[in-house]
Amino acid sequence: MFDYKNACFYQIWPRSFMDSNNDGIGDLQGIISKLDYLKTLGINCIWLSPVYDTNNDDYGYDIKDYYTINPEYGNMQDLENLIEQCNLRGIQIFMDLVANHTSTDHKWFKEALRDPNSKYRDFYFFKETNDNSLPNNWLSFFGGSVWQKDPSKNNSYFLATFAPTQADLNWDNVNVRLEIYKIMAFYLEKGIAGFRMDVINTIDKKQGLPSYHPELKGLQFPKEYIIDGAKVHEYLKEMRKLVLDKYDACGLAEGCLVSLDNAMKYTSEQSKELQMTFHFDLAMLGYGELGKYDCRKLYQYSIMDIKKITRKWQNAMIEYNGYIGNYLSNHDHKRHLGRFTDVKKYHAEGAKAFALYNFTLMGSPFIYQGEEIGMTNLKIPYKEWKDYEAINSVKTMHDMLHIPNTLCRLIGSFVTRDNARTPMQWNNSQYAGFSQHQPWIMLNPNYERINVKNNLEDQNSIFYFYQKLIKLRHDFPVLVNGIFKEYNLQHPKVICFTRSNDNQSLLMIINLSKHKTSITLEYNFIGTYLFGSEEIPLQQTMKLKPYQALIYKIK
Ligand code: TEU
Ligand code: CA
Repeated sequence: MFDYKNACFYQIWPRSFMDSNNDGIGDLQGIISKLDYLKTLGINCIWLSPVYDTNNDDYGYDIKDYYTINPEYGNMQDLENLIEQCNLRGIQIFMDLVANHTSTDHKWFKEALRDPNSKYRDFYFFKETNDNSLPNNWLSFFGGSVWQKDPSKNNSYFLATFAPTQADLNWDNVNVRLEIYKIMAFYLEKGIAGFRMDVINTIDKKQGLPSYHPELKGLQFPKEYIIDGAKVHEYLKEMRKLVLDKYDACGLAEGCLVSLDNAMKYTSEQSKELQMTFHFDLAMLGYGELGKYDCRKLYQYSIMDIKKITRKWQNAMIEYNGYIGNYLSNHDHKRHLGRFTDVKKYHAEGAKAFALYNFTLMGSPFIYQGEEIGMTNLKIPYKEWKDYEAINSVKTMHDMLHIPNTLCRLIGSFVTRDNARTPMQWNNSQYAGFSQHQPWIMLNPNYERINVKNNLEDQNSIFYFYQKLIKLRHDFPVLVNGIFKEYNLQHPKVICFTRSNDNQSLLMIINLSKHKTSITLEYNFIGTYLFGSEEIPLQQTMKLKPYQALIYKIK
């Protein structure tokens, strides 16, 4: 099996990574043309967001044919070429398994509509109501009801917990499960190392799909009814046995709003389910109960919140022997630069401090495309928005909460996933070297300053800092297998922890704030500087600059 614990991962969201045929849309040949760049960075595995045939209602997460490549991205030959070119460079691939739902243009769904007696009817959740009321009060992840009218029958609806054209699959139906396992085997046969599994912990919905707190007015997000359902463990054990173990392949759960105990159960060795999971605690920081469009927390959080989340998951891995992937950004959230850091005053310092934090934790580190060169968020005008989640969520906000549209859209532009989906910035030529054609989405004008070319020409760049961190993880096994132990838990700005195994200990001291500060270490460590933002000697009281991040080899 691929040594996922000893690997550094790189997430590619293909539509915005590299365009090889100048239609303004990223594609597989574009990725292939940049593999030497990724090799130079030193990553070991690519998580490739969906490349299957799609209507782009959710940019690939609405799949209409699992066995065909989105023609915008190329064809099956290109995918096989990508896998081969990656393997030649010692780079593995995790593909994105989207098994909670299919597009309503998938042939299974179309068959279910064409013939109510077909076996595909039970691939999905169809529910009839006698008085044209909705089957229940569930609120969708993307705003509005989860129920969409069944075009083939009056007073009949189908379940879509994300976009209206993403119909939820009924995992209770063994035929659904067997079809998914066939799809997995098809791609594993091509030599990929595993899958990142989209919202895999939402595949078991509460039996009978009952309303959630029916006593409450309006639509309600049915968290416990769709997140971490008990049967998820049963299905994952079956998937592990029938597919993953057959190919010695890895499973990485997205861990959508996953609870700690379920995350540990999904990934502990004794469970025999998956190898890794993400969690959402850091990604959801500052968001309200209902997610990124719920502004009731005013997107406020503290560094102490980051420290508490870190401590919770690091200690859980020690106690329950589970395993997580650590990420700062992905395609579902605005980039962490500018969200967690002061990107105006301390662009590079903030990038490096959070990178060193992410790369020295227990768990496999993930880089989201562009974070290694310090790409930032972009205020995108409403008319340029592309993301259905944003467009529909601000509409729901207006309709349900009667917040004025202008304010809803202001909030929307602050949190929209489009922030993280602007084209990769390769150089300062027109369209940032991403394409020679106007890209499908707005390009961040700061590409003239923030781009791969400039990073590669500056030895002190964010890119080379990431490259050194990746090398550090390979040169110091203690960063892979060392136990996490935290110090100075109450310090409001600095996170301080060691990673130790039988023959080595490293001490991390990271000022996660934009303020200078000092810290008197709880323990009088003796050690020598190893790596970080600036070489300063280890003392019991350390004066730290904004975002100063330091690693010491200690006795
Ligand atoms: O994401 C699930 C999910 O929870 C996000 O959609 C949501 O935007 C956010 O993270 C919670 O506020 C997965 C995919 O990563 C996402 O791109 C898809 O849109 C979604 O599932 C449906 O497939
Ligand atoms: Ca293209």
